[in-house]
Amino acid sequence: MTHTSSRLRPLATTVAVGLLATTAAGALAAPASAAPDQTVAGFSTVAMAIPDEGPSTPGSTAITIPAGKGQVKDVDVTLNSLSHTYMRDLEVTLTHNGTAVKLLDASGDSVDTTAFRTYTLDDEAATVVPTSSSVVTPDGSYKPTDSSGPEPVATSLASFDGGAASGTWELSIVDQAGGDEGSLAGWSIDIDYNDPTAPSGSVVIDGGAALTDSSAVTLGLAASDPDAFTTGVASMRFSNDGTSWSAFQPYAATAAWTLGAGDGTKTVWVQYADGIGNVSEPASDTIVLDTKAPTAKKLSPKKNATGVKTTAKVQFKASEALLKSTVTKKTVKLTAGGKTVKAKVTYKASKRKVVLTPKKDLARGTIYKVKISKKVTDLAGNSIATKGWKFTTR
Ligand SMILES: [Ca+2]
Ligand SMILES: [Ca+2]
Ligand SMILES: [Ca+2]
Ligand SMILES: [Ca+2]
Repeated sequence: MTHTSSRLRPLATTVAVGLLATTAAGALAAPASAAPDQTVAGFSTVAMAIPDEGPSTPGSTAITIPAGKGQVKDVDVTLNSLSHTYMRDLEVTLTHNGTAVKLLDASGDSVDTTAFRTYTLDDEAATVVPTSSSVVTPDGSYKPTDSSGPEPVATSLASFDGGAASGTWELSIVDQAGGDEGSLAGWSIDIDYNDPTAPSGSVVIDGGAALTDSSAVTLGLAASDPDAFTTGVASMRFSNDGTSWSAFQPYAATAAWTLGAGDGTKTVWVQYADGIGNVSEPASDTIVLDTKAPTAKKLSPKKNATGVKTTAKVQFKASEALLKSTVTKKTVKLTAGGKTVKAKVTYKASKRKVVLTPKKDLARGTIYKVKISKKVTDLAGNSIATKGWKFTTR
């Protein structure tokens, strides 16, 4: 069994709040389905030159959303500093994992201006992009708009909802008519995401040891967040009673922990949270905490006995089970006049009895000492408290 002297710092200082939803320390987390959406943003500052007709240079620019960003709930895209002398020439398309959505198609103004405009394409915007030959389409939020038909119609960024947020999002621009050109300075994407499933995991105390002699234990931790839209295992928290929890701390393979007070069977519970704040069912492990030293009882011959027979058995009973490997002729000795008497030492686990059998009868009228080393321990590793005793033969 491995122990560590390091202790957790005061729990309030180890909270990894940034990783989590609004879970108050010590309070039970909301059920998985209630984890609120989170938002991830990305941006591209690669300028796109738009020729008077044909695809832009480069033909597309990309934003990569890092792994572990779960499932798309909403996507908004902002075109930054778009300049074109006939905006309605443009077809702007967003593509991700094989799904393409038109953000603009023959939409916007046809005013001959080199002004820079910034538009956010958002399904929840109030209006589609207005088309006008006299008024420059003002900066603002619009529904993605296809005006190539008789009436402008919204296309839908919701086509991405339910898919993975992580990965490459590509914006492409095509100028669909000769004459007039422009540029785009860059674009950004805002993705609301969630994660439909809580993680699951396990805990092992002190490498699976049955017993420990110290309340300072090491927890071995393993968890996974296996659904297709994982946000990864982000954090964990512990409890000695399944009710009162430590603050969440970043997920790791091991953690130092202090068992609850008092000897006996101790249970430690763990919960894991994924990147969105979904919290696992509690997992637990148990270990027996034994901090009490064993003692030697039923000493035979009795302590300070006199007139002991030279054929007497020398033995004692341990107050609790001893670790058999610690009971040897090197750790339990019979001495007389400072010399060790040759003897066989046995430990009968079923009776917790240690027996010293001298090779020869004891000498008459001699003081004998039984010496018990601290290397004799109980099953948890606590050293025996009894140092030995003496007796005198007749
Ligand atoms: Ca053109
Ligand atoms: Ca939206
Ligand atoms: Ca999850
Ligand atoms: Ca003990």
